[in-house]
Amino acid sequence: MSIGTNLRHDSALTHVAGESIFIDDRPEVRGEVHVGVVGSPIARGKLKSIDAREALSHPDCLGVYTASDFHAKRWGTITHDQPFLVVDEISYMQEAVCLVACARRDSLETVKKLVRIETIETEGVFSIDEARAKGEVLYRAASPFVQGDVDAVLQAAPHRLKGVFICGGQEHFYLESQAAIAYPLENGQIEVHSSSQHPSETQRVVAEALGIPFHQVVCVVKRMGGGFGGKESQGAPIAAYAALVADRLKRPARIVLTKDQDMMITGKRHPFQNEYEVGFDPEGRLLAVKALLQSDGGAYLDLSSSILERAMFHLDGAYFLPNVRIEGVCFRTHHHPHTAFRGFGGPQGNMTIESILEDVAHFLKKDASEVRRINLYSGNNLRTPYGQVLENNLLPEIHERILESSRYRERLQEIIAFNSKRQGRVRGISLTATKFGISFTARFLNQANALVNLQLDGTLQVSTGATEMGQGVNTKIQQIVAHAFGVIPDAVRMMPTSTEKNHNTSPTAASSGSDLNGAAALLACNRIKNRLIKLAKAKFEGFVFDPTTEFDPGPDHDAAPDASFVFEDAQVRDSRSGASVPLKELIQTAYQNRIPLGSYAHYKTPGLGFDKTRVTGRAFNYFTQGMAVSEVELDEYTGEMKVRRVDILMDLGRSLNPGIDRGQTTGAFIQGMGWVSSEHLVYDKKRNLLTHSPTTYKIPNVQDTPREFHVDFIENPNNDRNVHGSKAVGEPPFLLGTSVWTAIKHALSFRADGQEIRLTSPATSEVILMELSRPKGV
Ligand code: MTE
Ligand code: QUE
Ligand code: MOS
Repeated sequence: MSIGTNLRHDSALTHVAGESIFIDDRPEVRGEVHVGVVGSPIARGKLKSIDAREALSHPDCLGVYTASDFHAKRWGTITHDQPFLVVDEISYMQEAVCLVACARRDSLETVKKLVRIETIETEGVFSIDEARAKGEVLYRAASPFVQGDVDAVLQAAPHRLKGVFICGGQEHFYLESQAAIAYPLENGQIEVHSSSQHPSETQRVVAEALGIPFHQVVCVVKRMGGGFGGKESQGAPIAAYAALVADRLKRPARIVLTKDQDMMITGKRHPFQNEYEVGFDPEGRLLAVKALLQSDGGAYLDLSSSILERAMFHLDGAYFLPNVRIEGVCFRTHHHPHTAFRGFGGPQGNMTIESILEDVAHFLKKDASEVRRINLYSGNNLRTPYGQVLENNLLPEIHERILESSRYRERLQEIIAFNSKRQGRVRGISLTATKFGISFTARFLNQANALVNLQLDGTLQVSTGATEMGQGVNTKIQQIVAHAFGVIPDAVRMMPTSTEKNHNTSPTAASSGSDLNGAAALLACNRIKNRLIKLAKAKFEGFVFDPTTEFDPGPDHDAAPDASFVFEDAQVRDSRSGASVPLKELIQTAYQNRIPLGSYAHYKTPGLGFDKTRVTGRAFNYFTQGMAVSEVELDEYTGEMKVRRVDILMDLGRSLNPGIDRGQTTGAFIQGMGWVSSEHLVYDKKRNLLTHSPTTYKIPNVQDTPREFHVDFIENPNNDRNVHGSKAVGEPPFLLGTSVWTAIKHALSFRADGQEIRLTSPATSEVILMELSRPKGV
């Protein structure tokens, strides 16, 4: 019964009471030291020297550490190309050069300033165009995605458009900065508590940094104050900094970046610059699409290759492209290495096709939602550019339903009438879609393991590799386990994530945290249930449990438990005979008869296997789909934009927790809206980030949220590809935020006098005002 209910977030009460423990809430222990990072003052060049004498003479300074203190010099999730600390080559502004350790946190800033760093500056590469001209390629996609004959169809198409879609980066703006505390234990062991989405990676990176075996390191993650992808790879070196100091000084070491430092040092969402050419018919049906996706990867690879690929996988959006060629290349620049951020390249691909469709509609003077409708995946048009065929596709139905519920057609007429009055304000409305592929495209990551311990009082402790970052993964797993044993959710406690309980875990990412870890937890529950069912059967059949008999539960297996035994209301009932026993009593019998009450299970998503060189096989387990209709109003004198109303309709299968999923949907939408409308990263000539605090970097606040906001889920009981028929929700609705940007484009079309609309993302007030005031014919 707990499946599908709005069980509150397992941290809701402690969050509200301020009792939730984040890294920096851990009490300071005796001898603890504070670690600070000294960043490079130049974006590119050579490190000539580090003079730490003055710093070391400060009474609070306990040590200054450089690259030579690290056993492994480099780390990296996909390739080990990124220095822990600058060795000699400096590749981005504020790149970590050395660490200082202080007895008091208050002294960190003073001591950092006492370290003298000498550098030789050289010319850096800071744009995709420059990097391309210089051949600075970090990664090129193995093969293009090709269907049909693009060039021939483009040539023959009645209409063609060519252009470049440009979108900017995005700061993660998690509320808890990157942070870690490392505790040196006996025998050279290290226990590191980290704000990380990827504890297993953190464990490995710490071990490599120190040159010790993996078994010497345990990484614990209780929770994060937000991750959004920013703590998938980037948490690991931060933890290694703390661990190095802890190991050297044999004292606990804490590192907590300030907000400003965090924003300046860490990588962000990838800016993209996508070139395209499309051919279409007079109705607006896309006949051929050719696209070259180009990302700014920053100085090192990080996750850029997988992010570029996910962008390519989402270039189609929700639309069938009969003839298509998608290529991708990631360039090396002297920016902080760009990294995972909610959507993981998906938004940058998806928004390109949505922008194109808006332009096609503008060109043909047609309603853009109608142009989108005729291009949707539907009927026999279900083949993606990478060959996977959509199953259980609700896109046409979602489109029909949301036009109806949002009163799209009536409101479009109202907007046309409003705009014709020329009152210094202009409105626009736009519908966009999300069709997000669920699975890591690197197959080996689609696995999880779980440990479930049933206690003698009938309560449970559950450990998985999933990390809680606010998304509610703990609550969903709690519901799955409570449901499995027929106990109240309060009888299930989710334990802190730790690499000593769950090893070789994947990052909590790709929206698949609940899918993978929930499925693993369910398998572990089933193993215990299979034993208990055998025992209950014996009990009901009059088996005599006494000191002279031995009960054998048989070997463990992953088969689904016999459904005629019902676990409900803390009882186990044989639905055929009606016989029942309290769960607690059965547990006692099990314990007395030496039957294990804990289990460990491993899950892997079945049926996956995509070969990116040959572009064949199944890339995704399924797709999470949805649509949004957004209405905006622009002030023609100031460029100020207001979102008047948003309607969202998502297909989340059978939601495990509609309340949490609603929170994820609204939150992701608003974060996506911020990316395309107000979050503008500004660097000076030397590449200092100028927008390194909330005073200059504008994320949406409560007043920027839509005046009217409707979020709804479409019924879809037919998803049999995931645990309890649910669908992943974490990232997919992020892509819907782009409807605010296309709505801005729509609004601008009323003042374009038939000219093309040149809009880049983010469409800040300045950008909007420039476009509104661009003289005609320029
Ligand atoms: N929600 C909150 N509150 N905080 C976060 O950091 N991260 C998002 C999403 N929702 C995030 C969030 C990202 S980037 C991902 S991949 C998913 O949550 C990860 O969680 P899941 O796979 O368990 O859904
Ligand atoms: C989505 C993701 C990830 C991904 C692919 C996706 C992700 C991630 C990796 C990855 C790829 C190769 C590696 C590795 C990780 O791929 O988060 O360690 O060697 O980490 O489609 O979110
Ligand atoms: Mo989310 S970007 O996959 O951590």
